[in-house]
Amino acid sequence: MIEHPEIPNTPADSVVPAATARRARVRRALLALPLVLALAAVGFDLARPTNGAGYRSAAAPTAAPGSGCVSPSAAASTNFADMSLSTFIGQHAGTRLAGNAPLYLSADQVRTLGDGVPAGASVDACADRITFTGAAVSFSVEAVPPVNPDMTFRIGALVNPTVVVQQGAQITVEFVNADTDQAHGWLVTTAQAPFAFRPGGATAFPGAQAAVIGDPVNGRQGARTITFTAGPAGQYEYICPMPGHAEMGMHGSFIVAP
Ligand SMILES: [Cu+2]
Repeated sequence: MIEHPEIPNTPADSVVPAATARRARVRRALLALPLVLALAAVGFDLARPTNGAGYRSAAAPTAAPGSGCVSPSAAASTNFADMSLSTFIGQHAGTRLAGNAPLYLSADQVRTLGDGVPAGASVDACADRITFTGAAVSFSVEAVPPVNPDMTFRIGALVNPTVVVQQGAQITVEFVNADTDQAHGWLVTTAQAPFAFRPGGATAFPGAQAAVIGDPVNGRQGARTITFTAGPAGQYEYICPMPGHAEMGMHGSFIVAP
């Protein structure tokens, strides 16, 4: 369902519909903010450190990215009617939620986690796909690290890769908001691309959501860890739940193989 207002075609129509559309966007912003803060509240319950040191080291690469292939540069679109509204909400929530994450990582740790190949993963850079065949899966997801195109995730040095896991696998995700000025979260949803301003759908599996994290504190990036069981088999999508962010590019496929 696309919620964007129609763009008027004639000068005579342009003033009132534009004002109406602007009011509608502001109304949606006000409606969306409580959802963002509610997600953050859920995150406080789900979050816990990954080890005694407060963060996990990246696993040594077990598979080199495909020869000659690089992850597609899924540059964020700049052509959405609600882009400025999404940015406004993201920045406002980023400020409001600064300091809400249970873990904070240095720039070096962000680079290491973003570019490390997860243990047990098979990486196909040409297909932009990471496949896990084991019953225990662990990987890091970074929102908008400096090396990425804007409004994208980074997993195993790929941009918005398809992630394949086996049905029943126990999944551990360390989610890092590596952006400097916007709040981001991560969840697996039953909704399918393309996404509207508000993506709809439901969280695909209990616990498969990392609540929104705000801005960095003292230059260190917020992180939280979640665990869930993958299943039933099917094709899902992971997204950022912030209004407009999935629409602008923060999404990828999450496949549970039977
Ligand atoms: Cu986001």
